[in-house]
Amino acid sequence: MKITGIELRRIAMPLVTPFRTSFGVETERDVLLVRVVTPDAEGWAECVAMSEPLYSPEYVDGAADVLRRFLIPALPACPDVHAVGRALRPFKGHRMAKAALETAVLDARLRVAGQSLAAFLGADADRVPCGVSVGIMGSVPDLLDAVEGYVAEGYRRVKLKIEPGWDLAPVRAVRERFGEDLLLQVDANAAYTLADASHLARLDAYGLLLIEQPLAHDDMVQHARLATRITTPICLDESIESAEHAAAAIGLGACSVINVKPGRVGGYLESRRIHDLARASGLAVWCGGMLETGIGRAANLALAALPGFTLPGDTSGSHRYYATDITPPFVLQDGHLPVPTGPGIGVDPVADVLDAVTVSTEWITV
Ligand code: OSB
Ligand code: MG
Repeated sequence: MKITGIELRRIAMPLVTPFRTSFGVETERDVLLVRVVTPDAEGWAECVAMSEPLYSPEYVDGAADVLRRFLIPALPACPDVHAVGRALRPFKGHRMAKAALETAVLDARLRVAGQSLAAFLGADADRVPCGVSVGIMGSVPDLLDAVEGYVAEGYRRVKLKIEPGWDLAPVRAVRERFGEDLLLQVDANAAYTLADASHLARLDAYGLLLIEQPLAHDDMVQHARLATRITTPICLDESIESAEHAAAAIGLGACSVINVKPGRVGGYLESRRIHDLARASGLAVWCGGMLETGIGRAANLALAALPGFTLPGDTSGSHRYYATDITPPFVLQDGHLPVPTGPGIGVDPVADVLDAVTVSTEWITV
């Protein structure tokens, strides 16, 4: 499979409602798409880097830069799936950029082979239960209205974004309103320190599935200490950038659950390694999200269908974020989304929608 060239396409996707986390507010998703062109097929992938380096060190202009200057020029002319990772390994970090390039090549290859990403990864489920990530709101009544809407749509699990000053009260209110049976978890995006341990322990009363990334993105040791001081299971997101990090976190006792985001860890192959390791170690994993369009969402659904993904993921329906997606929308059915069955990621962009949201394109001959 000879690569002819690669297109980097920037699109601007307005969000249906602002999404606020402890690190910032998003009103529009600035997305970089990677399209790998070969004589036999095209492969698509979405780079999940955000506009600013607030969730992680990566940001979308940086991802485009490292792709055009270093990663794309390092690709072998006819890469097999594992050759992409090998060729990119000398470049440190930039996992979201690497993930996008590897996934686009993988998509092209699977389309030629006629195999779905889910089948390639070894997934067996044909649909996955879905959770929803609910941003920080201006008031508790606004939050209850938002959660009520998502529960009515059928979401199987609710995740509340928290930060100091927006934690106990919203969690208590949601618990009281929706009862003990609602699967509920929280995500702090690194907004606390170990000095907050006794405050965070007050969340233990609310029967949460887990607390995601309470402490700094680069501090597993403190998470291990926190784990001895609260009973709510700790889930790591930002801290896990590779299977090696996952092994370290498990060894340290820094977490008992892992949020696997393919972009954050450098791709779907690395995601599967983390899945395998966690499964062998008895840890639950679930598939996180980065406000993906249908391109990234389709691939995440394939991953979430692996057997170790035992908790509902942030694999929401397209309309959670976008009024008009660039692919046919993923629509919740009975709280689940179908795992795409077509070759590769199993979806294609809708040309006129894609053109309407495109801000720039850049063609790189390989
Ligand atoms: O921490 O999981 C996170 C979105 C952007 C950056 C980080 C996170 C999130 C989400 C939303 O929580 C997940 C989604 O629904 O795509
Ligand atoms: Mg998170």
